[in-house]
Amino acid sequence: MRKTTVLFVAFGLLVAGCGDDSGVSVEKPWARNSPAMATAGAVYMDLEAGEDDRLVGASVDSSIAAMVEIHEVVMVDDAMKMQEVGEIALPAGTTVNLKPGGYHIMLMNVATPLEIGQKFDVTLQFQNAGEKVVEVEVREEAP
Ligand SMILES: [Cu+2]
Repeated sequence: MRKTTVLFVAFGLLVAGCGDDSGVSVEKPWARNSPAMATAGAVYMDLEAGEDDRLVGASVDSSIAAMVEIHEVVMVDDAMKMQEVGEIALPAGTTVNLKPGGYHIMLMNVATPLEIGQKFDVTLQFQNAGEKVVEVEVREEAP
């Protein structure tokens, strides 16, 4: 009994030790339907790069959405508008929030409206760290 416990702890440390080699940590990924557009959704998360990096692209399976863009919400004449940004800078050691009212990954031409509790993969492309696949859950609000 005692030996088994020790083994499990050792295994856990091993797994944790070689876990993430992409250089960018992703926390609290989630998604929701766009409040503004019926056929769109948005994906949010917190990103932190170990070394200077950039989020340069994102994609999802075509069964989720036909098109994916990186967007930012900006104020134009006191109105909130979205604009496409080619990339998001990730300075080393700084948490960059993708959140409602700010940066987000926009899902365009969503195949079917996102449902609360639904999960799907988003593939993120980083300039230096390469590709990273993240599972996101559709929620009412941030986790
Ligand atoms: Cu958008």
